[in-house]
Amino acid sequence: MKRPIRRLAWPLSIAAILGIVFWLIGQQRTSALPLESALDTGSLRLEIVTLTAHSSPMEESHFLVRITDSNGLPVEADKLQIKTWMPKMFCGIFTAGIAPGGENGQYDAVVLPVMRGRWVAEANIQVGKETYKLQHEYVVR
Ligand SMILES: [Cu+2]
Repeated sequence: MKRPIRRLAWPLSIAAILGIVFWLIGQQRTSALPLESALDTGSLRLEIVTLTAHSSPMEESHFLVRITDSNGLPVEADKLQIKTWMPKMFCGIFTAGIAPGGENGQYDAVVLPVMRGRWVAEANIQVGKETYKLQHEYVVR
C-alpha cells in the first residue's frame, strides 16, 4: 500500500509548486495594473486615474477623468458616461456617478464594485462632434 502513495508524491508536489507559482504570478499581475490610462488623439488627451488606492467590495471607488488639449489646457466634455464591469463575468454592467472634479475639464467618477477581482471602467467622452472610448483597469481586493 505504500508504493502508490510514493508514486503520487512527486506529481502531487510538482502540481502544488506549480499552483503556488501561478497564484504568485496572478497576484503580481493584479498589483501591477497601471493607476492611469490615457488616450492621445492628437488634439486631445483623455486620462482616467485611479484615486482610491485600495478598492473594496461594496465601497465607493473614485476615479479622476481629465481632458486637456494639445497645449495642456482643460477641455470640457459635452457628454461623459462611464460604465464598469468584470471581464469574463456576468455580475453586471454598472454606471458610474459623475460629478465635477473641482477644476475645469476634470470629473470625479464614483463606482460601487460588488465583487473582488479585476474590473474595467470604460469612459465614453463626447467633445464636440467626436466621441472617444477609453478603458481603464482596476482591482478590487
Ligand atoms: Cu464578478
